[in-house]
Amino acid sequence: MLQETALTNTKAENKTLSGSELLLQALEKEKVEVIFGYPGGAVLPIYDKIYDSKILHVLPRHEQGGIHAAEGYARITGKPGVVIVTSGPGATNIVTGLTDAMIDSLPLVVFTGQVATGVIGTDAFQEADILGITTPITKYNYQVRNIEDIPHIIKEAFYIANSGRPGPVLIDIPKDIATAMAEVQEEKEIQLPGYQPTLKPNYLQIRKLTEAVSRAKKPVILAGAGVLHGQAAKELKEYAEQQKIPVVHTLLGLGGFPANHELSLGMAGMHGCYTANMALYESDLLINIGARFDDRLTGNLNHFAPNATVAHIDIDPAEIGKNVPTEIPVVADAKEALKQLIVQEGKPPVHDAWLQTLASWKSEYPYEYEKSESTLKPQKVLEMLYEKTKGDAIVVTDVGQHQMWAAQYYPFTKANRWVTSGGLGTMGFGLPASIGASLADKNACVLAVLGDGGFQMSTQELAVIRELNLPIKIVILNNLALGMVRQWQELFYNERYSHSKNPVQPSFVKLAEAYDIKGYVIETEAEAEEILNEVLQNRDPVLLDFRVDGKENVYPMIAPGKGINEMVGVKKQ
Ligand SMILES: Cc1ncc(C[n+]2csc(CCOP(=O)(O)OP(=O)(O)O)c2C)c(N)n1
Ligand SMILES: [Mg+2]
Repeated sequence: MLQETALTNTKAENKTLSGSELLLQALEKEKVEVIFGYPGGAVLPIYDKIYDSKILHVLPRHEQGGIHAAEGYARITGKPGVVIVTSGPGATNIVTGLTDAMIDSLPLVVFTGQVATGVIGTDAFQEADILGITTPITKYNYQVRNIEDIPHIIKEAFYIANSGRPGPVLIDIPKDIATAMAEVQEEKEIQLPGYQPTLKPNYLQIRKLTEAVSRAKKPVILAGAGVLHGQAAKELKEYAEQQKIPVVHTLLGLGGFPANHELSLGMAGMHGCYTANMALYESDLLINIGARFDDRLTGNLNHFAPNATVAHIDIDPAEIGKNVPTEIPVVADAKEALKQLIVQEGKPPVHDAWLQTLASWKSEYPYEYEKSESTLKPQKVLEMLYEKTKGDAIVVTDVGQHQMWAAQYYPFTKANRWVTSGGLGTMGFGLPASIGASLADKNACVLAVLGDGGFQMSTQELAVIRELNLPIKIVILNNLALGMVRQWQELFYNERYSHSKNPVQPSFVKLAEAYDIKGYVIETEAEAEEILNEVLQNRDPVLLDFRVDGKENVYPMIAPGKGINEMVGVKKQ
């Protein structure tokens, strides 16, 4: 058995450890709380050491579930999620999760087993070229070739994953390296001359932006996920209040500014609200803080913010000017840049007329849906959940209509309560991500808002929820359809519902019961009222199969190719 002292010592003292022991020692040094992992041949030496480790190990029932759980954990804690999988199929099963984490800037440190160094390149059993496969979908990847490098590589990997623009880092460990023995070396400092993220903004650019704000008649801040990654919500609020600049959110940026604040305009984009989209369209100064100007946000670029001077604060210089020409680039950490802007202060703002216009749009064009006596509306379910959890739950979603309704009808007043797959739009993400989110904040009530389609892509993870007895309320907005696909076919493909409607479904309640989780079918508002009151009282996991109106569409909507000012369905007739 591994010696306790060997694991905790930082200095060498001539201890000899195996590669697997060095790995676990490094994870303990990084204060890793939880590993999401799945064993197999190439990682058996590592698993033999995990057997003795104090770090919690969670066994997902599919590696993809493991990496999405790690993403949920990273999103809530801001710390890297840790994943260990075996070589070959174990490694290829995490490719979607790596891509998802890469595009949504989530810090992960992922270990893959590999065949022994002597047989790499021979198509050995369970060999996959995971370095080649993951080069474009990781922030960085390594293959360990010398056992002595393990501690240093792991230290570097954690640093790279969670500095600058966060992202996934992969470490491939051949089996013979995991079993080889080496003397513990003195710890080395990280030296990465080619990787020096710029945190502090350029003073002249900050001055330029401050002057632009003083001149602006219609300024608006677009707050992206960078505000959350940079833990800059407090500074954003202070700056927005100081300069009276209204704030628009991206899908991933929700929670970065309190939704109930008078300067909050709501979410922009394809299914954003009228006020947020029109504020971007009409603005004369658009200050993007940590958003990618993603196409689902901008709509047709020719119609995007046509009158605005664009400023863009981003820690990743490659994002600035990528999609939208930018007059005032500021390469910096969001928190650092906002601090500098607050200090500058500038002339008192003179844009009251703009604020009045926005306030009148806000009251005239809220999100709307047709109320119904006879059917259960998905939007109503979310309104009830918001009310009954007092807006205090962690909300994790899958991808589709339900995701957009959750973004619209569950406003966040706090940061880091919202977990969704934005850039990649990964169905199957929600249920496992809710596991990671729940482990990240053990006291929180976690709502996993899923579609009937996406739920069926990861049902196996119910076993983990049961095993760990997590307080996750699984909310399935069951429209008996791949609803978002159905919506597009209705609107853009002449109602030709090719493979999107009424798929044969199992009983979700019986499925939950098979995992010893209680389940309910809910068909009316009255039932919803009663059952929600009951299940939100306790911390037991539960599955709620809400049979919602299958004809409902998500509105407003910017049709593909249309401009941000060309929303349809803003008002119900
Ligand atoms: C892995 C994956 N496959 C396909 C899609 C395309 N897609 C986006 S939304 C959607 C429908 C989702 O249906 P459901 O989970 O029932 O949610 P709903 O839209 O009905 O709320 C599909 C198929 C995707 N985003 N991800
Ligand atoms: Mg559905």
